[in-house]
Amino acid sequence: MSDEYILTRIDGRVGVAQINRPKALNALNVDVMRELMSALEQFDDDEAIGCLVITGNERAFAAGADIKAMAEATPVSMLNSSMIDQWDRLQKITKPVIAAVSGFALGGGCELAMACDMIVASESAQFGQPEINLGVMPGAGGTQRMTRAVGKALAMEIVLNGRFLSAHEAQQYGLVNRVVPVELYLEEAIKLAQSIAERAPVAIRLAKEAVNAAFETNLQSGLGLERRLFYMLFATADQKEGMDAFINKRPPAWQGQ
Ligand code: DAK
Repeated sequence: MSDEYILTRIDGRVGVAQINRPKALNALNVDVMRELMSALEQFDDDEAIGCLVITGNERAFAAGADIKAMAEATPVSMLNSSMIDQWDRLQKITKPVIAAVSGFALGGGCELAMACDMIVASESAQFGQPEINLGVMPGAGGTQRMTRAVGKALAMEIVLNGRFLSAHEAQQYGLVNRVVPVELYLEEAIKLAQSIAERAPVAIRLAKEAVNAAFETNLQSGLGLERRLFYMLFATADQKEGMDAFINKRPPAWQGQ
């Protein structure tokens, strides 16, 4: 399942997709995004996989969308390009997706990381939305997800003034889950993914949906959705198994049913 720009591997119940365009600091062109999304969708369809990891390399997760490919674009060419469709595909992945970030996560690279469900960062990671230096602004969620994550004041500095966040700053402001030494970031992300992948799959899927809904809905609608999903889980074999295992003091054996 290895393509030109994306290397894939399966580690236990975790599917790992690595962006592999090192000479361009993993700049995201349409082909990179298309291959990445296809890899993620294949993992999502595979019952043996419970959690996904997207990573780059030590120097760059991704330094943004491909500036050279965008330089001559027009509004109509952007509208007609399939680039946007590729980004939309990520939102349809039902399993948890963890970004394992080292080095540059800039522009579209930062937006890609923020579109994942969690971020594990190496100490060398840098997050930023430097599009303003190119005479444009973020176009794949940077103004929205960054603002929700770090708040308006800091988001304004990042988006309007090209401020980068170090890994520790990103953690301090709630953008990333954990920061680890460079040599451990991928291992740590896979370990976290492995732990999630061992849990009841249907509950994981619905829980991800409910948390994400917190960013899309008002509180009452979110609470209503949460309750309906909670009730729905009582139709699963895994709910019976999980509660029986607790009562009988044994580990649960999930079926994903
Ligand atoms: N695009 C294309 N090539 C890139 C690139 C990028 N974003 N970033 C780096 N490269 C290339 C460089 O051109 C260079 O290639 P050669 O010259 O060797 O051929 C190579 O990677 C190494 O880069 P540098 O020589 O510049 O390395 P340095 O260590 O000196 O600097 C840097 C590293 C990350 C600070 C610097 O490369 C840099 O500033 N890169 C650009 C960062 C940036 O501005 N990113 C934002 C791009 S705009 C959308 C979806 C996505 C987007 C918008 C809309 N929709 C779905 C609507 C996203 C837009 C963006 O991301």
